[in-house]
Amino acid sequence: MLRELHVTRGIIETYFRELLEHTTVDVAIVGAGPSGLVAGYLLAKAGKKVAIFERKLAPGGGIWGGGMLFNKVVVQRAAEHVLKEFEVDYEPYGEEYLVADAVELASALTVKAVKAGAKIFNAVHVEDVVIKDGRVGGVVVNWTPVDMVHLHVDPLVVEASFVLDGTGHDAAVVKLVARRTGCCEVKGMGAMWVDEAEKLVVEKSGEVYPGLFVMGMATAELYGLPRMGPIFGGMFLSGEKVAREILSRS
Ligand code: 48F
Repeated sequence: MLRELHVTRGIIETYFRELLEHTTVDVAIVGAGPSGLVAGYLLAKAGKKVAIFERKLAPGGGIWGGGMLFNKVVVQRAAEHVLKEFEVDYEPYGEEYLVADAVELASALTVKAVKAGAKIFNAVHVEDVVIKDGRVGGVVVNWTPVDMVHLHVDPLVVEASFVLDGTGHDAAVVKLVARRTGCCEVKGMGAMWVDEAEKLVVEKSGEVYPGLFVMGMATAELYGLPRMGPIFGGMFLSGEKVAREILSRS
C-alpha cells in the first residue's frame, strides 16, 4: 500500500543526503545556461565534484525561447562537436550555420550534465561569495523565493575550490566580487556585432580573480563586448574553455 509518509520521507532523505554531499565541491557553477551546463558536464565527466546553482526552476537559461520566442537556435560550424557530444539533432543552414531545436538543446544539455554527475540545485539563488586570503572559496546560497519576497532569512554556504560565473547578462558573481575587491570594472555589454562577439566571448572567458572564472554572456557583460543574439556556439565554447582551464590546474 502506498503511504503519504513514505513519499514525503523519500523526498526529504534523498534531497538532504545529496545537499550534504555537496556542501563542499571542487567546482560551484552559478547559472545553468548553455555555458554553465557545458562546463558542468565536462568537469563532472572528468571526475570533478560539481554543483550547479540555478535561480529559476528550469535549467537552460536563455536557450528555451530561441530568437524572439521562435524556439530555434543557431550554432556556427566551429561548435558542431558540442551538438554531437550532447546528441542534439540539427540541420545545416548554408555553409556556416547549424540550426537546432531550442527545447531539445536545453533538455539535452541538462540531461547530459546530470548524467555525467553534475548536481543541479534549482530554485537556489547565489547571493554572495566566500573570499578568504585573496581567493574566492565558495558561494553563499538561499532559496529563490526567499530572495523574491525579501524574507529576512540568512543563507547557507557551499565551499568550492573554483567558482564559475555563468549567470549571463546578470554577471552576478563577478559584480559581487568586483564590489568587494575592486578586482575588475564591469563595463556592460555593447551593441550587436555577432562575428566579433562570438570570437571575443571565448577569447576573454577565464579567471578574473583567484578562484573565480567568468564565461558566457557574463564575460561580455564584464568586458563590454558586443552582444551576439541567438547564436550559441560562443556560449558552448566559452564553457568548454573554462572547464579545460580548471582541469589543467587540478
Ligand atoms: O543567460 P544564460 O543562458 O547564460 P549563458 O550561458 O548564455 C547566454 C545565452 O542564453 C543568450 C545569448 C546567446 O548567445 O546571448 O543570452 O551566458 O543563463 C544564465 C542563468 O543564470 C541564472 C539565470 O536564471 C539563468 O538561468 N542566474 C542568474 N543569476 C543567478 C543565477 C544567481 N545569482 N544565482 C543562481 N542563478
